[in-house]
Amino acid sequence: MGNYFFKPAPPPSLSEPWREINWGERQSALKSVQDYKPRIKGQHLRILLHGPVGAGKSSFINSVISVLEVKMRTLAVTESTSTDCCTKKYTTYKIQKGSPDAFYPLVLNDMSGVKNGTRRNRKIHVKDVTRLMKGHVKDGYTFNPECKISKDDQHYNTSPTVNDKVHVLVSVIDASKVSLMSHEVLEVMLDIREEAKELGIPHVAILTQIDQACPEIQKDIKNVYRSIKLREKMEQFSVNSGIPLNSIFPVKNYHDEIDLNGDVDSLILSALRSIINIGEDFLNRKNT
Ligand SMILES: Nc1nc2c(ncn2[C@@H]2O[C@H](COP(=O)(O)OP(=O)(O)OP(=O)(O)O)[C@@H](O)[C@H]2O)c(=O)[nH]1
Ligand SMILES: [Mg+2]
Repeated sequence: MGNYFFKPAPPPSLSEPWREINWGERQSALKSVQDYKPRIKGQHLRILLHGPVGAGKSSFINSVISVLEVKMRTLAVTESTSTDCCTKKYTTYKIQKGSPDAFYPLVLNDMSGVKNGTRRNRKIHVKDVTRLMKGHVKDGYTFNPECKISKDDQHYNTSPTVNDKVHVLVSVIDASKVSLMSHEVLEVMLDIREEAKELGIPHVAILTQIDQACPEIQKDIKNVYRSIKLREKMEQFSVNSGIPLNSIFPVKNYHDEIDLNGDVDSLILSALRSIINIGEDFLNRKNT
């Protein structure tokens, strides 16, 4: 009698994508972001990225800046090893629009990542994010895992304006690590979600590194919404985090490329447009 070892077949891809992306229409997608203007004059949309160490927060910022400035940009320093936390400072990134003194009316904020750490470190992280969301932290603040920003710190903003406050909170998660996320890190993410809810700030998620997580996406990024494996990861993250599936957006960041690619751009623009719409709704609700 022979041994019958069957290698399970990889799950099939869907014949029809479950979300539509206009792959050939990068220019019109870019134009719609270029045309974005907040209803209130002088207002900008502040987008805060947070999430586990090494998830791809800084890479997402570089990717968005590259797509909108139409050249590869690496302003936010990214991690080259998976062992050390790379971003330590709270940094605001503006995005140039045409000339050196013209900017898009949106800013992206980068911060240090969530680590397992001690219970105390994790609580401090949640408190820091809450203060960031309320606009109490100035650009350039260096995070200290041992204590939250003090009211006496030179980077503490005692009277934040609406432009200093965060208008959309974006959790950045590595798609290939959704099922490996520790209980501790997940707890921090849930606490931050609760704080955002208290403040009425909308919360969405970006699932990065989808090329690493799914071979069919690595082969062709246009398979993103045909991949059953990715859909399962998105559903799992939605259940774990409480973020609805329609507020979770997969992206592949630019990380080792030297040239932009139309399909990579299209997916980033699709996520960014959704983030802008959600943030703009929040701003309009606040100001009515
Ligand atoms: N293949 C692939 N690699 C990526 C992607 N996004 C990020 N990376 C890589 O993942 C690593 C971590 O990315 P970072 O952007 O530094 O992550 P981070 O969330 O800013 O990390 P911290 O600042 O340490 O919290 C880097 O080596 C990136 O090149 C992606 O979409 N695909
Ligand atoms: Mg970083």
